[in-house]
Amino acid sequence: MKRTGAQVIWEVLRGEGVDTVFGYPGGAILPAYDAMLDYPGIHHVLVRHEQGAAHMADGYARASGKVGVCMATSGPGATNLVTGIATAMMDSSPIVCITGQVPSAFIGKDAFQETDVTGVTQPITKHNYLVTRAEDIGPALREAFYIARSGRPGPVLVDITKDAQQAEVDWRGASEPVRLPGYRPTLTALPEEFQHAVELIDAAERPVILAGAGVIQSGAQAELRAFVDRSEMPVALTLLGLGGFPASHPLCLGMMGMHGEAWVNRAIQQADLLLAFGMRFDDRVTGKLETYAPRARKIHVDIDPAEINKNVPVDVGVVGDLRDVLADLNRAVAPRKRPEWLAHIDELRGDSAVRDIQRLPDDGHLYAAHVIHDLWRLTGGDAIVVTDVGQHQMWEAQYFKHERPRTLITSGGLGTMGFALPAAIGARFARPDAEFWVIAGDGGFQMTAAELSTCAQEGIDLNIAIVNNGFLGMVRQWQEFFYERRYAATPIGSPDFVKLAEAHGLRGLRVESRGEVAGAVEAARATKGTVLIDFRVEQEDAVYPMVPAGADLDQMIRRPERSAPIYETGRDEL
Ligand SMILES: Cc1ncc(C[n+]2csc(CCOP(=O)(O)OP(=O)(O)O)c2C)c(N)n1
Repeated sequence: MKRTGAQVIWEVLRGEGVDTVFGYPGGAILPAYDAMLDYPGIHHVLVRHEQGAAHMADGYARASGKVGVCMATSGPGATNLVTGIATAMMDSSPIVCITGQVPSAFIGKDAFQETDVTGVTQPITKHNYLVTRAEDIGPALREAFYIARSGRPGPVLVDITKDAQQAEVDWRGASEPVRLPGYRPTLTALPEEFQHAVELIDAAERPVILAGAGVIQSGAQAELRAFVDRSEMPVALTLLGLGGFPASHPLCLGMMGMHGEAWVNRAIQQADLLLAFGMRFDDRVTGKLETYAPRARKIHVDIDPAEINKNVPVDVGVVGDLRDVLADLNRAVAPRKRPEWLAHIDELRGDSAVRDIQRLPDDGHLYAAHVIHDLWRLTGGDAIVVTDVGQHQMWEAQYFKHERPRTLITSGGLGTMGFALPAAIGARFARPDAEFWVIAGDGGFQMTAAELSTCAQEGIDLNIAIVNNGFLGMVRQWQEFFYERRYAATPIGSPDFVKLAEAHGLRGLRVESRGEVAGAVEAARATKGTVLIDFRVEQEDAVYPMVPAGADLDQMIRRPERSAPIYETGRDEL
């Protein structure tokens, strides 16, 4: 059957089960937009900036585990996607980006709105394509979906010239399976690697599991729980791993690394075995590499062979799908009890529970941690939280206890300010059933605040908490600790966020004391549509503990004693 290249794009999207596309039109992608009207089964969300489209596709992917799709025109449209693509790449999020390109005869001529976008995105995509012929559109797009979702997920960009979109092609549908002989993700571990890992596990006395985003992406939560119950190993989580193991599990230590709690980092430094599951030894996690976990043998399980020995040399690298590897380990490792090691960790925990995680006074001030703690309590922890980047992001990780996977969506690897609002919009389309909270700083929120207009146009139900401290807080904290409080370029003014919401036809609320938090949160929850709450919090508050960049993991800046006391309750009531 004859189809235009533009129609083939939508045929493939429909065949891949795509229900939502986030994008922005322009000349070079106009044929695709024109054809879109004949495919009403796919909902198109008009963003306000293409960066938002990439973050929305990313948020959709993280919330659902499915591939997110965004679309943009050539030149500035395509380059505006770049930050979103890099964000998805760093966090292994599967998205397909479709960009229009100038007609093939114009390529290389500096034509109007021409950019070599495959060149630009080459280092930040898992793979990309420049398609100049209509007959190549279908195969390239189908491969793009296959590559994005298989193995270690990631972004794939397909750049399609305008003439290829306009030309006609004989479209026979997508009956053939995708065949890519040069691309074969390793899913099953080699027997010798596996056996070696089992031996080290059985011999360990003081092991710690380091669980990352790979647990969530491979859907290995149940296998991880079974493994932990069998081996009695405590679990430390990366920021992106939060939710992969229930925070309430007695063997859950919590987050490790730069703003992880002190006992977690100490346990890692004292361990005799580290079992790294689907994590990549990011520098925010390891601190100084030379002194990282010096007593520990190390096993690294990851689907991407390039991760093994990349940052931390390991004793055994097991390449494979984590879920399958864990299922096999559950059959192979001996059951164990570890009363001494766990008792020791509890001692470490006792010390840091009264120091680092703020036990905030009810002194009339509103602390960011209050806001997040109260949000956690009022939602029963049963919400999907999408954060931006900064102090609030770390407080969220510390105070909001995640029990289930895909309930925290955050930019971990690239640390992209402006991520939260658009990612939440995208995620909302993937999970229309869930309660959503955006938690953003006053700085980051302003980077993509234009997407409030998208919220209004789409009529979506979103709760937004702006943790407004009048500063680029996390940078101010670094200046406070390491630059003698010289606050260069970190005080930041903001529009009246309540009026900003109202200007978009949305509801805005302001909270200035702790007593008002619950009422505002409940009002937002009871309101359909997008509600923004401007929380005016303490301006000069810091996230503790903190491992300074490049320092030993156990050399943490702890909360000064004078601000520690606060109220004494059990940790669970924090
Ligand atoms: C796009 C981008 N630019 C700059 C930074 C560097 N940066 C990291 S955190 C931060 C401050 C964030 O301030 P705010 O959004 O107000 O959140 P807070 O830390 O106060 O919670 C900055 C500027 C970044 N991560 N991303």
